[in-house]
Amino acid sequence: MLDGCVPWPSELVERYRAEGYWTDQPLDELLRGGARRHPERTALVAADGTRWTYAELDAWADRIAAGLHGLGLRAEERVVVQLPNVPEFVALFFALLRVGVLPVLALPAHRESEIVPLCELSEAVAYFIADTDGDFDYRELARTVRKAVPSLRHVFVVGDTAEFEALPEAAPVDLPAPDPVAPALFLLSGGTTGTPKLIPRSHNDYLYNARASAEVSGFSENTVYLVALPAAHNFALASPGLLGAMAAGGTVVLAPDPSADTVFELVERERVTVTAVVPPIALLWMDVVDFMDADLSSLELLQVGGAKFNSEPASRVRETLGCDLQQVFGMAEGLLNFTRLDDSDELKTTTQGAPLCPADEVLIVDEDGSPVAPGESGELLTRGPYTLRGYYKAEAHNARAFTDDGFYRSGDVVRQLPSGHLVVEGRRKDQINRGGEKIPAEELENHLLAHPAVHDAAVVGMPDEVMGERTCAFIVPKGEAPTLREVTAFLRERGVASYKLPDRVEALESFPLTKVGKVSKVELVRRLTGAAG
Ligand code: J2J
Repeated sequence: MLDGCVPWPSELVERYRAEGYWTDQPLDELLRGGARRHPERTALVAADGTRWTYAELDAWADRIAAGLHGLGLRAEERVVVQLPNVPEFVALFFALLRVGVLPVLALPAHRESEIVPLCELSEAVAYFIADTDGDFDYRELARTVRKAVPSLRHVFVVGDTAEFEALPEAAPVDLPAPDPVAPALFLLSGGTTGTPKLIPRSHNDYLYNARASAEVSGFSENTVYLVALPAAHNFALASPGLLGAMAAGGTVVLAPDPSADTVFELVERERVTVTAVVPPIALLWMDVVDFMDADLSSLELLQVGGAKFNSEPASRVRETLGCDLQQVFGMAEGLLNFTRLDDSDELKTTTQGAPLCPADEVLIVDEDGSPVAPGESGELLTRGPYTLRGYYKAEAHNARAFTDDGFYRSGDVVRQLPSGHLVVEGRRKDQINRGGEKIPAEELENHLLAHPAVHDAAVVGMPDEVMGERTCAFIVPKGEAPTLREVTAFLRERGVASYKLPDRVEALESFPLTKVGKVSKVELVRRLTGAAG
C-alpha cells in the first residue's frame, strides 16, 4: 500500500469482508456497473441542460483515463483536483480511479495558502482547475502554484487553457484494476492544526460509504440528486451525494451554486427529488421560498448537515419547502450519522441522526478519556468500516488524533439517546464551524502572527443565529491595532480562502489565561457574548 497510509488491522479487514461491508470491488464500479446494467439511463445533467447517459459518461471517463495514461500519469501518483460543479469533475473523478491516480479533492474556495501546502504534502504531479469562476482566475493561481511546487508536471484547465493543457482524451486502453483495500482518493480534513491533513479513503470503505448512505436515504433509480454544495465535499460526494445517487442508478444534476435562484430553477426543470445543504442555506431557502414562483413539488427529501441544524428551523422544513428532513452529522474522516426516513418527527428535528453502519463503534468519553454514563455528554470517539485509521503522512499528529486501539477522536461533544441517535452539543477541537465551513484556529492564528502589527493572536467562534458561528480574531497588537479591513486585506494577500477571513477583530492588551497558563478561549468567547461567569 501507498507509503504514509495506515491500514486497518487484518482482523477487522476480515470482519468487514465477512459481514459484507467490504466487497473488494473498485470504487469505479459505481459507473462501470451502472453502464453495464442500465446504459441508457441518464447519469448526469449539467446546469445548462446537457445530459449524459451512464454509457456516455462511462465512455467519456475511459477517454480521459486513456488521455492521462498516455501523458504518463500512473497508479498511486497524486493530483490535486480543484473544480466547481461541472460535468468534467464527475468524468475526471472516474477517469482518475481507472488509472489509479489518487485525487486530492480541494474546494473551489481554496487559494494559494491552501493549495500549495496540499500539493507539497501529496507531492502532486498534476493540478486540475477551471479557467475562471466569477471574477477569480484559477490560471493565475496555477502560475503561483507551479512556481512553488516542483513535483507538478501538468496543469489541466477546463475551459480556456491559456498556456496550460486541456483535459486529454484518447482511445480507451486496458488498465489494471486497483487493490480494493488501497486508497482511491484523498479528502481534506476540516482540520485543527496549522497544516492541512489528508484523509485516505479506500475503494472498499468509500464504496460502502456511498452505497449504505444511499440505502439509508431511500435512494433508488428514481432519485434525482442535486449537487448544491461543492461536489468535492464528502457530503455532496458520497453521503449519499452524487456517488450514492449513481449507486442507486439515479440521476445527478449539477448546480453551480446553492442560491435559491439557481437551485429552485433546477429543481423545477429536472424534477429533483433530493439535495443536501448546510444549515445557513436551508434557512435561506426557507426564508425566500414564499416569494419565489418555483415548483418544488418534486422535492421529497432535504438533507441538512455540516453544522448543527437547530430544532426550531428543523421543525419548519416540511411546511415551508414541502419535503421531508434528514439530518446528517458526518465527517470526511468517516463516521456518518443519519436520521432515518421512518424516525419520528421528534427524532428528525432534535437529533443529528444515528450511525450508518451496525459495525460503527461509538464511544463517548469524558476529559480523562473514560466512558461517560449512558445519556451523558462527552467527546465522540469512533472506529468502523469507513472511518480512517490515520491521516496521510502525519505520524506525530496521528498519535494524538487516535487512541492506541484505533479510535478516531472526533473532537465533537455529543450525547447518545437510547435509540442510538446522537445530539451534537459542542466541540472540544480548536476549530470554528462557520455555517458548515471549517476553519482550523491554529492555521488562522499563524497567518495573523505574520502581520507586522500583531504580537499574539487567538481565534474563536462567536455564536451567530444564521451561521451557527462567525469568526472573531483576538489580537494583542504591537503598537496601533490593525482594523478588520487591514487584517482581511493582509490575509487575502497571503492567499487565504475567503471563508476563513475573520468577521471581527478585537484588540486586547493581553489574553486571559487558564490555570495552566494557556490562552483561555472559553473566557474570550464569554467576553464576546457577555455571558455571566
Ligand atoms: C453538528 N455538527 C456537524 C451536524 C458535521 C455529511 C455531513 C457533514 C459532513 C461534514 C460530511 C454536523 N451537526 N449535523 O463529511 O459526509 C461538524 C462536526 C464534524 C465536522 C466534520 C458528510 N455535521 N458537523 O461536515 O469533514 O464537528 O464533514 O466533526 O467538513 O463537522 O466536518 P467535515
